[in-house]
Amino acid sequence: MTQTTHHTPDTARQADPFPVKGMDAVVFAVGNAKQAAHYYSTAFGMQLVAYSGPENGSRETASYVLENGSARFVFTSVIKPSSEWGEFLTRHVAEHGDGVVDLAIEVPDARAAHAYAVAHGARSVAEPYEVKDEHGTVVLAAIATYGETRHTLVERSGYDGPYLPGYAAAEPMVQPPAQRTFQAVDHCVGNVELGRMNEWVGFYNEVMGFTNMKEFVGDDIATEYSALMSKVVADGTLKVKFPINEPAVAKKKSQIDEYLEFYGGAGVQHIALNTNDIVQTVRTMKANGVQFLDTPDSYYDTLGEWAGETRVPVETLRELKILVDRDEDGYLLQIFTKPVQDRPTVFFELIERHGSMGFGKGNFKALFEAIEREQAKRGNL
Ligand code: TYF
Ligand code: FE
Repeated sequence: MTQTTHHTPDTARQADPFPVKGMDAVVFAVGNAKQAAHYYSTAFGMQLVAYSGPENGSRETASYVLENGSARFVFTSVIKPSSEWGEFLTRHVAEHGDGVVDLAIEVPDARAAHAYAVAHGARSVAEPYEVKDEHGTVVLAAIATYGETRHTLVERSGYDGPYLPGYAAAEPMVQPPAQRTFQAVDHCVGNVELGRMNEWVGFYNEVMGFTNMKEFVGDDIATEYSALMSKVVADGTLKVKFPINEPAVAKKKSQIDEYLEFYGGAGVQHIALNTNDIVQTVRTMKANGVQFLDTPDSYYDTLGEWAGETRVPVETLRELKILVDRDEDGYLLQIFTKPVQDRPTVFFELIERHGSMGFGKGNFKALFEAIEREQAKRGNL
């Protein structure tokens, strides 16, 4: 295989240089993992499935593993730092607030994935190593990405424990909702510094052989209203999709600049979650106290003209402020939460796809205006 052809689609079909199975976990470093686990159980409807802490031999950190379908979030906080990892997590929370430290990717061969990534320019943050218990063996390795974020490469090869060796199975913290709120991670978005989007897109092209999806926000949209530029990279099977945003110079302070200022650099901006019933999920999460971005009524007055028929009546979309986008492949319904911590940093998206593999380009104007209204409330004018 030659370096110059590894990311062309034809070659990718013949032999994927960096095969992935999907997202393994989104790992958050937080100040209080016990309470975060409770919030994602009660407000988001996730289920605690595994735990690691002082009770089962982890004296330095407490970690709660929550699942909803194939979506897996891990919340870690430091009890008492006693190693480089504990010091790193402590500093991460101090500098960035609650945030994502790791977008872990499941791969069939972690050693091969790590070797390929490093050979193509990635910085290794963990050489491949094995962890085992009575459930089997897992191979782990990690590389650095934007900011202080990393990608752990996870090879599970038949491991049948609740998460990883060192974790004990746990029961849900509260009664799970009657209907599942979401079932998978659709995409994970990174915010990077001004002028560095293309560099990070190139990183995923080279290091993981990911290719660019057609959806992007260029100069034209950026200067008119969005104040950001965005491109999307994905693996050949579209199971792992990473949009990358950078701020654009506009009339007001870009929402991406606001993130970079309050996060203290580049990092994960939002995680999108696939739902089969966005209406029920938004109703449930709103009843549980999750706050979503507002959309003006004028959006719904003209919606039928361009969005056409969807599964959900316009009046219900209007009531819940759900957005619609349509392209040649189909349509999608989406909605965004407000930031889920005091810093205006990480937020979530719910997305119900009906054919469309886009990201809601038709909604960028309405969405970015809604974000700007929230920025104005915070004094960013
Ligand atoms: O992931 C996406 O591209 C969409 C749109 O600050 C988007 O969800 C892009 C940037 C942003 C919020 C949403
Ligand atoms: Fe998104």
